[in-house]
Amino acid sequence: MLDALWGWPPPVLDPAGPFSAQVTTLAWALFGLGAVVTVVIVAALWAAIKGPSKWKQALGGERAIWIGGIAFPGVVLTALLVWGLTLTASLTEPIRGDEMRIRVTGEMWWFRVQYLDPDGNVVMQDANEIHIPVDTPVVLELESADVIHSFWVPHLSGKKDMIPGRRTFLRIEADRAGEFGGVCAEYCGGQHALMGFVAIAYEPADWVRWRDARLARLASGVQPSAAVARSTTTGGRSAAASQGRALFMDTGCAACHRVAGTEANGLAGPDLTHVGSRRSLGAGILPNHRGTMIGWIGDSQSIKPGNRMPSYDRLSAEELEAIAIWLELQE
Ligand code: HEC
Ligand SMILES: [Cu+2]
Repeated sequence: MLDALWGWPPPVLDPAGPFSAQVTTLAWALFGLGAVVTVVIVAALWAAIKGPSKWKQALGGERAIWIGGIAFPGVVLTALLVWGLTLTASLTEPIRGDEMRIRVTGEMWWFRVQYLDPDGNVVMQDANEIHIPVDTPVVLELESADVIHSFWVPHLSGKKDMIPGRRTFLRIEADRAGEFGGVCAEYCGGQHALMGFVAIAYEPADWVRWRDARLARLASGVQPSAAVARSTTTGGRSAAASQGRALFMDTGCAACHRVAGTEANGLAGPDLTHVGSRRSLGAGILPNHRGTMIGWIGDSQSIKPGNRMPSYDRLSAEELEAIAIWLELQE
C-alpha cells in the first residue's frame, strides 16, 4: 500500500529484482559522476582564473576550460546518456516470446489488471494489485482509459507512462517474495496522490497454487452461492450475505462493477471478483477489512473526493454491512 513507499531505505535504493537493480546502479552512477563532473569543472575554472602561475602555465589558462569544462563533461555525459538509453530500451522492450503478460490500464484513479495468456487473451481480471512469481520476468502492457498516468513499483522496475490510445511496455521482476508498493507517477487529476497499487511476489510454487485456486473458482462459476454456504460455517452470516448480494445487484453497484459468476457485469469501476482477498481498498489507500469496506461504500466521496463512485449514504448501517459481508466472501 501507499505507506509501503515511505520506508527506509527508500524503495528506489532498495531494489528487489534485476531491473530495479539496474535502475539503482544507473542512479548512483549519475549521482557520482555528476558530482565528479561538477568538481572537475570548478577545479578547471579555478586553475584558469586563480590557480598558481605554474598551473596556469601547464594548463595554459584556456586549455583548462577546454579539457575540464568541455571535453571531460562531454565524454562522461555522453557515456551516461548512451548507458541510460540502452537500459531504458531493454526495460521497455515489448513481448519477445513466452514471457508472462499482464495488462495494466490506468483509470482515474485506480488500476485495471488483466492477466493474459501467451496469445494475449484475458484469463483473469483484477484491480489495484498484481500477483507474480519470483525470478520470472513479467511484461506489463500499459494502457490508459482516460489521461496520462504512469506505472511505478520502485522495488521492481523503472517507471513508464500509460498513454491514451497507445500501448507501452515495462518489464518487472522480483527476486524475493514480498509485497511491494506502487503509485501512479504522472499527475492525472485531483486524486492522483491516492492512486496506489500493490505488487505481491510469491515463490513459484505458491504462485501456481494462487493461480490455480483463482482459475478453479472462476471455472466453477457458482462462487457466490458457495461463498454464502461457506459463511454459514463461519458464524451464520449467510442471511446477511444474501441480503448484501441482493443490495449489490439492486442499488446500482452491478452497473459499474463486475463480479465473475454473477449478473454483475459493469466495467466502469474495479473488478470485484476477488475483492475479499485484496490487500487494500480505494486503489491502495485503505487496508481491506469490514470497517474500511463499509466506510468506503457509504462515503467514498469523503475518503477520496471526486472519485468516480458515488457515496451510498442513503443505505442504512445494516445494509452497508450486509454488502460488505457479501463482498468479503468474494475472494
Ligand atoms: C458509477 C459507477 C460506480 C457505482 C455505481 C459503484 N461503484 Fe464502486 N467504484 C467505482 C469506481 C470508479 C471505483 C474506483 C474508485 C477509485 O479508487 O478511484 C470504485 C471502487 C469500489 C471499491 C474499491 C475497490 C478497490 O479495489 O479499491 C469497492 C469495494 C466498491 N467500489 C464497491 C461498490 C459498491 C458496493 C457499490 C454499490 C453500493 C458501488 N461500488 C457502486 C465505481 C462505481
Ligand atoms: Cu496519476
